[in-house]
Amino acid sequence: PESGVVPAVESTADDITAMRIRGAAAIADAAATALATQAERSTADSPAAFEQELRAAAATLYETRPTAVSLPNALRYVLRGMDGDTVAALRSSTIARAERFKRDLAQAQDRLGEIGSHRLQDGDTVMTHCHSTDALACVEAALEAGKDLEAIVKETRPRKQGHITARQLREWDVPVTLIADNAARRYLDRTDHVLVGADSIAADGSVINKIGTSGVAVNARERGVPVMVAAQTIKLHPDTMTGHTVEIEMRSESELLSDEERAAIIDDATGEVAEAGATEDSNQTQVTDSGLTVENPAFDVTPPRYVDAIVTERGQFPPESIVTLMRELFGEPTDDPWDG
Ligand code: RUB
Repeated sequence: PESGVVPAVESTADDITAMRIRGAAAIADAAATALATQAERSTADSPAAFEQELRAAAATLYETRPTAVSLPNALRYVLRGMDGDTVAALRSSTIARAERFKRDLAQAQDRLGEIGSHRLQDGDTVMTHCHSTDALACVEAALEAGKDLEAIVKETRPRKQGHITARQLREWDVPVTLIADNAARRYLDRTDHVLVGADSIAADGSVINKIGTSGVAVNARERGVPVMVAAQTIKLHPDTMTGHTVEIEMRSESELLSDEERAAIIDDATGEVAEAGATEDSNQTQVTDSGLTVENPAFDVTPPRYVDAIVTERGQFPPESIVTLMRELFGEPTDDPWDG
């Protein structure tokens, strides 16, 4: 294509959109890899053309999913490391920066896991929601420290990422009880910690994570069960310092309802179903004259008062004081380098 974006970047973007690559940390890692690949394979013949290509690649990756801030944070970090007067220098500085990003990301997760593991006592039961590698890092470090843990794993509709969590925990030999999301409040009686990850953390300490997180957090507060959020600083959302809100991704209604199921709900389904399915942008809520609307938000916002601790690689914070860490890390807000 004219933009010079290499096919590997397009295919990473497709994988993120289709959730073959998912979870905020994995998305950030894949985005950095894709920018390094762009740098490596670029055929740009001038420094300006090279920089333009890298910005176009970043824009392609940025457009995939809106909620996990680790994605723009990763892109920004790599592009800011692009440095040099020749294509060769730009190429090598960009690749080195991407590699450093990936190394730091893995290290931060290990460090966060160690810190988070201190909250977990021998014999504790954790309740999980969705699949978070940051949250699992806390479990892994606790296991490595010789603690025995059990897990109650919420299935996490509609895409059942709880199954990924269950598989990982069973690999580590942790006894797992898999439950429907609806059963969570009942099982809080047997839970010592609700342990979740985050896609974004806002400046006021709100936690944006997989839809259903806020419900379990509110119920946990009512039952006196502490809620622990495991989130590397890459999950901190700089724009929220200046009053921006975090966009919540709306996903396709097909994740909730098949065509047959839709037909079973709507008596007079003939014709209308086909039309509804043919809507151009499948990520938009579809209102048909059937009167049936399906909405499928992928994330929700848990207010800070329902969160006991945000565990980062820089230590654990009460949600209300996360903004001090954000100021330290991000300083003054600036424009995104791919905005031209
Ligand atoms: C994943 C999700 C995870 C966070 C944190 O949502 O909500 O809890 O991304 O994950 P989806 P990690 O499946 O829609 O991407 O700790 O691995 O970054």
